[in-house]
Amino acid sequence: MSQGTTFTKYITELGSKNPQIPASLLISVANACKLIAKQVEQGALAGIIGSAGSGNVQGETQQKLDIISNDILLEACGLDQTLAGMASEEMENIFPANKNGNFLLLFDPLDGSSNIDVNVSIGTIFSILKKQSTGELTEKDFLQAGCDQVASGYVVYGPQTTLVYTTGQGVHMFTLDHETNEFLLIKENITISPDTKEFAINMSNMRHWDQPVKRYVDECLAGTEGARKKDFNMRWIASMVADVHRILCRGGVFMYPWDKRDPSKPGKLRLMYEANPMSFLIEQAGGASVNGKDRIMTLPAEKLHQRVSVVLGSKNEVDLIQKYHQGS
Ligand code: AHM
Ligand code: MG
Repeated sequence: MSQGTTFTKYITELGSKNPQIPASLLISVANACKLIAKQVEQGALAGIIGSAGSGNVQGETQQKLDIISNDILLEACGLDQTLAGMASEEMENIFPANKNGNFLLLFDPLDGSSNIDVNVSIGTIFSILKKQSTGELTEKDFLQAGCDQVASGYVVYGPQTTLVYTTGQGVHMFTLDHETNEFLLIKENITISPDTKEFAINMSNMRHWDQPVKRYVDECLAGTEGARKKDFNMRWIASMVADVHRILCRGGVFMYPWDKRDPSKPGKLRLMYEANPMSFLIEQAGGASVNGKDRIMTLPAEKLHQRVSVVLGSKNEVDLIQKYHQGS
């Protein structure tokens, strides 16, 4: 479709050709994110900066904007008749929507919470599943592997507000036009170059890393004198949305691996709200996404707030890191 087509038109046309696509729900998510973008832009002027003084189910301090964004998504998407229920990083329990709905929406309403107060890019990540059972909605309905997603995406609130989504037919990008308050198509069928010279990891955790991750990063740091024979650059925004967005735009590899700080924890990032939706996008753009050894999209979902180790991005780099984890 031509550049500048609105997201609503784009998705409506797609939905009319393929009724399996959660068209109205995708439009509802986009509309909710427009409202979140308005709040983000206002920041301190709207009195929404700072801690809410509460904690979420994972024991993390909630920011005011975490809660506001969560409420906006619940309210805006809850009206969608195709939606059966929602689950959020910020809520302990699932949130039923419509009895006759057949889709499930999962989200991290405001990713990169530590960046809210300092005016650095943050985002909303979402994943859509089909409700497989016909009975009353339970948590079990949400426990599906990443490859069962029917759509996923994110909205990054940065210098521009940009929506990126996939329904398994490529990855497409739309930027919010403030004049018309519409997301307009800027790029279709995004592909990630298989090679890169850029990696993203929180280096302050180096002493806790497992050997394969240490080996990979040491080789990047050795530059032209090391095994890789090339110089690498490092970027770490501390908002997964913004790091993944950069990778979709110009390649790279992102890692938030399991580390020895708390060996019982399988990783920091959440499988259902962060890793699965991002993995779907990355794979659709020709990249790869693993937890170290295995493809993230095939991992069984055991609980709603499950955590996972994440390595994703340019295919050849991810394959190399996976090889190191497999002991070769
Ligand atoms: P959040 O969902 O509470 O914002 O946490 C997830 C974020 C990711 O966006 C980011 O990649 C990572 O946590 C940053 O972690 P760190 O603070 O170790 O840099
Ligand atoms: Mg997050």
